[in-house]
Amino acid sequence: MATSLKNLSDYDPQSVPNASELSIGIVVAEWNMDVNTLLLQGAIEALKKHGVKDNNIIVNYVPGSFELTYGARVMSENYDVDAVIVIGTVIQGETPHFTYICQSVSYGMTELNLSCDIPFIFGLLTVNTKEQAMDRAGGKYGNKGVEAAITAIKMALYN
Ligand code: RBF
Repeated sequence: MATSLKNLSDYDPQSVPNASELSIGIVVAEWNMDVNTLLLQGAIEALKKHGVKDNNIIVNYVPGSFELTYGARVMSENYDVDAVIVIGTVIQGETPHFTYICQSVSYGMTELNLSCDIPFIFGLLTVNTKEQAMDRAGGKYGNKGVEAAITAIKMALYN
C-alpha cells in the first residue's frame, strides 16, 4: 500500500530479482488516460530497469476499467506472458458506479489469480479526485505503476 508511511516507489532495487527472462503483459484502460499514461510509463521504466526486454513488454488497451478483467484474461491466453498488470483509474462520482467498477475489477483479478497459472497484478487507482490520482501517478505518493511492475516481477518469479 502506497501511503505517506509506506511508499513502495522508494523500494530497495537490490531486493528485486533479475527479470531479464520475463515477459510481462500490461492492460490499460482508456478512461482517465492522462493518469494511466503516467502509470504505464512508470511500470515500463521499472520493468526495463530490472532487465525486462522491450520486446517482452506487451501493452494492450481496453475502453474502461470494467473491461480490464476480460482484457487481462485475453492477454494471458494470447501471449506467452509471465504476469499481467492491469492499469486503470476510477474516480468517485455522484453515482454508485465507482463501487461497482472497483469491486468488479477486484473480484475479476482475484478470480483470474485463482484460476490461472500466472499472477495478475492490481494496478487500479480508486480515488475520490483527479488530484489524488495524480499524487499516485508520479506525484507525492510515488507511482503505483512502478509498484505494480515490481510486484509483477516478484510474483512472476514466486515459487
Ligand atoms: N471507467 C474507468 O476506467 N474509470 C472511471 O472513472 C469510469 N467511470 C465511469 C462512470 C460511469 C457512470 C460509467 C457508466 C462508466 C464509467 N467507466 C469508467 C467506464 C467503465 O469502466 C466501462 O468501460 C463501461 O461501463 C462499459 O462497460
